[in-house]
Amino acid sequence: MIPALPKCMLPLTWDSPSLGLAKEFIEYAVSVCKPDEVMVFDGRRESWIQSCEDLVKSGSFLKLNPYIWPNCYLSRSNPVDVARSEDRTFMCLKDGETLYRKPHNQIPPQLGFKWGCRAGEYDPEKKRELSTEEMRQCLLKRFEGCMVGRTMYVIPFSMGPVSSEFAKLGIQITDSLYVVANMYTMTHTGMGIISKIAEGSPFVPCWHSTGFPLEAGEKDVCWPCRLLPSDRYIAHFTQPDPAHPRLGEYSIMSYGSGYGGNAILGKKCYALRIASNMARRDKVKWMAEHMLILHVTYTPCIGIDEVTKKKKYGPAEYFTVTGAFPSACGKTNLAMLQVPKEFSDEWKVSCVGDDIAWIRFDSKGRMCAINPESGFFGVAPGTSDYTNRNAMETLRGGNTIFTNVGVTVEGDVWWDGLTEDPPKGLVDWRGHRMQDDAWRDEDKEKEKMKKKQFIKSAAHPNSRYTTPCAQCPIIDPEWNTGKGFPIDVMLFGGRRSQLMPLAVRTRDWNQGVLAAATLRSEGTAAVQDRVVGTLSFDPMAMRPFIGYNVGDYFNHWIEMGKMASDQYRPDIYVVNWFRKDAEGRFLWEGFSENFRIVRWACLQAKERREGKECASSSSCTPSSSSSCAASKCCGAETPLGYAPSPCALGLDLKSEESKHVLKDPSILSVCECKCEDGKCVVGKLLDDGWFNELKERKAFLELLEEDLGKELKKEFNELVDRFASAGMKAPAEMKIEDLHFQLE
Ligand code: GTP
Ligand code: SPV
Ligand code: MN
Repeated sequence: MIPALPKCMLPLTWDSPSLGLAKEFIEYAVSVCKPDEVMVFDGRRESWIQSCEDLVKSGSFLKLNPYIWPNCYLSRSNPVDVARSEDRTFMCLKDGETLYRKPHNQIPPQLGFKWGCRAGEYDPEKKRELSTEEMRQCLLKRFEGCMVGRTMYVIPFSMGPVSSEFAKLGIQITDSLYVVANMYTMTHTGMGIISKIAEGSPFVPCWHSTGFPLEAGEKDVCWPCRLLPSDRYIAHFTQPDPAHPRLGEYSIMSYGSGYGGNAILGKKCYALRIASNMARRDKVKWMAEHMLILHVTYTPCIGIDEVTKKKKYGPAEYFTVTGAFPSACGKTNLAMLQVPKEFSDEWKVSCVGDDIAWIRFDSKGRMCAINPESGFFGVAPGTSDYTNRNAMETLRGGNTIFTNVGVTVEGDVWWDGLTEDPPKGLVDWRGHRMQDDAWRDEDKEKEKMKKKQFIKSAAHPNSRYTTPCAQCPIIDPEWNTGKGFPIDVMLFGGRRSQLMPLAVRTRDWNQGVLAAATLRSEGTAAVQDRVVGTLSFDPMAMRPFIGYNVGDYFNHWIEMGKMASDQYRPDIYVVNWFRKDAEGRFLWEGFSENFRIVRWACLQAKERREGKECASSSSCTPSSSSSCAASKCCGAETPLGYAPSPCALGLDLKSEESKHVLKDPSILSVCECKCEDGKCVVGKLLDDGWFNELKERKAFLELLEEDLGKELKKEFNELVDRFASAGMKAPAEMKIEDLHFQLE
């Protein structure tokens, strides 16, 4: 039975024609999910506060101390539901279309993943993955009666400011008030979206349920979810539902989890997986990428005014840098970067977005990015006033939901890295009171171990904060205007404790696309059940978010490069903040210091803009210890691309300060670099791991079989040849040529 009236804070009647197609979706969802009542979330701040207060009343939220954390709340998830369930994520495409041609169980295990996202669940009886319509039926069966005894919340939302031409609309139905509260911060919500839908704007129906109906009289739990991982489904459809074709091609059905990207459907599900599919399909091509967006202003000092004795500055120049790093690999931190003091006179940065970039061409052929989100869903551990003061200030602005962090009896929060020592009176993320000072020991070595253990159990490693972008002290004034920021530089980076150098600039677009396509990274806690530290391929940091065939996705990148104007095509860099020494210590200071790479890249973009050929400077090689004035030089050309010199990064390796930032200059390049006859000469390879690395990259690319275009195969062969010229040797049983792709 369909309830008579959806409740909401604005006049709206169930039969109102102003609901348009939204009505068809809500009625459909109600008839399947059978909630006791329906509420429309109207997107007002009062309604957000009301939702949070209701969550406090039901015991799902804890109100934090308002003197420290105004309007802030703590939520604790069920310990089995703490991160994205990548292996339960499905891209259900047109039948016959898959992300990889090989079924997931034939993907070689050494590639480090089995699922991009899978096309359908594997059915052991049928001995194949379910088809798209079988998956839809499977999901509809799960949703059948899933909201009995509960309220269905209806959230109209927009990804991108509603007024922007980039904006895309959705309606999420959910039985989780926690999800409502998060969607309010992370997306643009409000009744204006219903009006737009009524006027005919398309929207994506987004189904979400925790899969925990309540029998009459049954007491609710604080975090409803399905306990068995195999009971969770995060499914994406790109074909119309045959029963409701008017609702359009796209829909999302997420069942069984209440956490993050599994449940806040505007984010990874819509703004990446569905949007990337739309971006390739739409007549005017665009891209949806897993990228932060940083806006940089450079006002060069051009001398001293003779009269006032004050510095004179030239006109400001602007740059946009995007960065694609896998989950928990540094996007949010780079997006809120603090410029080191020594550069802050001439350089300023502002944050446009920290996770997702939608990229379209403007009339000049520039690739322009917007941030479709309106909040940050950031990793808490590691965030502090030392590492990321801007993030801390954002949180201190209030209106923040913390999930799975530790809390003190005073109602303050705590996680690994927030302060040097854990505070007294700590309650861990599962709600257990921790014994004060239990980590102290007279034996200092023992104390170190005990402290590490203690700290680790306070907050979950994937504990998060949900906080409004608008509160970030360095948010760009135009972040939310819908204006696209023309991209100058794209950074790609993974977590690689070995082999990969700190930074390289690739020579051109196709070389950069190959480098990004073969990005690898060590696993983090952001993914449920992933072994932390194991190496896995993560092309463009998008492996779990690509919404169509991966070979076609790479080809789309190549095509986008061709469409860009020569003058404005972004430079592509590969970076790695995470090289470690044998003892497991980071060799690069990271955080603020990453600005050195941003600056180096912007200065090269400036040269390109000015039509200057970026030449490597003789006195400026990656391993040279002398300082030089050539801060703009692009450095030596290694097989991977141009490596920065210390001075290009503003480092003087003789100074203690620089040694603190860069503990081992050999991470600057894959080769020894020398200066001979005033020319930069690249010497022998520093690591003999490259043959194996290239072999594994080839195995990954081979997965794509005939879907992989010839441009990338050709680029790959050239990469192999450059390494061979640098002295890369094949192991006894193999030849260099084994690494080559056959090109017709
Ligand atoms: P998602 O939100 O999951 O997509 O992660 P993210 O890419 O936004 O990563 P984030 O910036 O939240 O950083 C993840 C973890 O890496 C945090 O614990 C950070 O403290 C840490 N981190 C970020 N940048 C650096 C860096 O430059 N060096 C080191 N050593 N750690 C870093
Ligand atoms: C990520 O895992 O990349 C996140 C967190 O940003 S979640 O939104 O849960 O996907
Ligand atoms: Mn992040």
